Amino acid sequence: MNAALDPTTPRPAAPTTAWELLRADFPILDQRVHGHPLVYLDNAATSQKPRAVLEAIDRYYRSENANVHRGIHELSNRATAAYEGARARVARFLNARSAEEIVFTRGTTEAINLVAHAWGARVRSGDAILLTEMEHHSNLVPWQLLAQRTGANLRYLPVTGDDGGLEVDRLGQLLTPEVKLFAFTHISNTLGTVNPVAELCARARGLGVVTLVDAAQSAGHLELDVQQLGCDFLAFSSHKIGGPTGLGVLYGRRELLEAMPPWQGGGDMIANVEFYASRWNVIPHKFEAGTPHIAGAVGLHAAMDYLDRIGRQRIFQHDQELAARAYEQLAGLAGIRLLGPKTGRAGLVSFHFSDVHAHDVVTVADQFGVALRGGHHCNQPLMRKLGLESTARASFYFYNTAGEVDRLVEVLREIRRFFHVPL
Ligand code: C6P
Repeated sequence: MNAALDPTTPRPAAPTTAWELLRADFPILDQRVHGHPLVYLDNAATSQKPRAVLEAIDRYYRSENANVHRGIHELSNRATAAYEGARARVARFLNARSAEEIVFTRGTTEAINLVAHAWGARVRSGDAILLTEMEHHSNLVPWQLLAQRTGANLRYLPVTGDDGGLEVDRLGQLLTPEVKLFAFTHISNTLGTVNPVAELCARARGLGVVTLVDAAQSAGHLELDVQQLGCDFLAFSSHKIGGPTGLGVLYGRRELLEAMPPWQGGGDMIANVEFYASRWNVIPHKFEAGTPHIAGAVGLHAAMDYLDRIGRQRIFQHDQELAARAYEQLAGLAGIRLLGPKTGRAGLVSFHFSDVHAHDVVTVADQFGVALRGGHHCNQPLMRKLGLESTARASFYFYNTAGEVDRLVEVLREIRRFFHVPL
């Protein structure tokens, strides 16, 4: 066995870069998996959580826990301040005009479903929703359900086979007067493509088409300014940006949120309830029925503070450098097909070996302590268009290092030897 793959191999010596020093903030990274130092490269699925987030949640439950908006007692006031403070922090994180434009949801998926239901109430038979071929199922199936309910049609902006970009030239043909909404991802979780959001929003806005940006893969990696991007809706998940699971954000332009009906009924979303009719609360509460994920919002607040101390532009640059390093080295392996753009990609690399199934790659990599993801990545239509059923994917974050990229490549070489594939 290659010496570097031996489980008794010690961890690399003391950290040498500022990025490596940050790893000390992530207790989970300091462990062995199957005897090897953990190399966590599944950040597009979910990110790890810094100590600051874990401590904020712990502190909240130890000293502030109560229900929000309802109580008059001290703890309830503290919990409400923490929850609404997190909302204001999200507004700053996205440069929204006001905290009233920030709705808490369970995640990106629920945020998109909210729009498909509540904004979708105005959609009629014969209307069209424009998507792209690289959408995650979360930004595809809710629109299919809306189309089934209303008789609306779905259209797709194609992905080019070569570089994994969008065929933006086709927008002129596709954005006809029937199109009411254009929903697209900022960063593809399978290809690593970074879409030109401001340009796409401007094209749609010029024709009066509402836009929704799926920022699940970008919010924790890039500076996002919803006013500059010019989008009407934007969705992301806390758990992909260092925050806890079970919480997400929907940004919506005030005029649109105010005009939309609620999508779920219950406590907190009402102004007044009678036996046979009710009046709704103001935005954003109109869209938050029931007790929300208060501790989640507190954790997300801490995560946003943590990211902004590092700087999201610096994070993006670091992710891109790691992805470029991985892409370059993997391109040298025989029988490998790399998906997405050659340059300018986000911090992830998807690949397919002609002779080893992605699940086998991921299973064996795990035996070496390297956590990857294998499968269709909730992108089945895109995969099929590319003639694939699955790929293996390595996705990076700021706590990953060049040494970990090199180890990934080393482990992949070993896997190919294991399956008797020529290198
Ligand atoms: N992609 C991945 O491994 P939720 O599950 O609601 O937090 O996020 C859904 C989602 C929406 N859009 C994009 C572009 C995404 O990448 C994801 C989640 C994970 O790629 C899980 S499939």
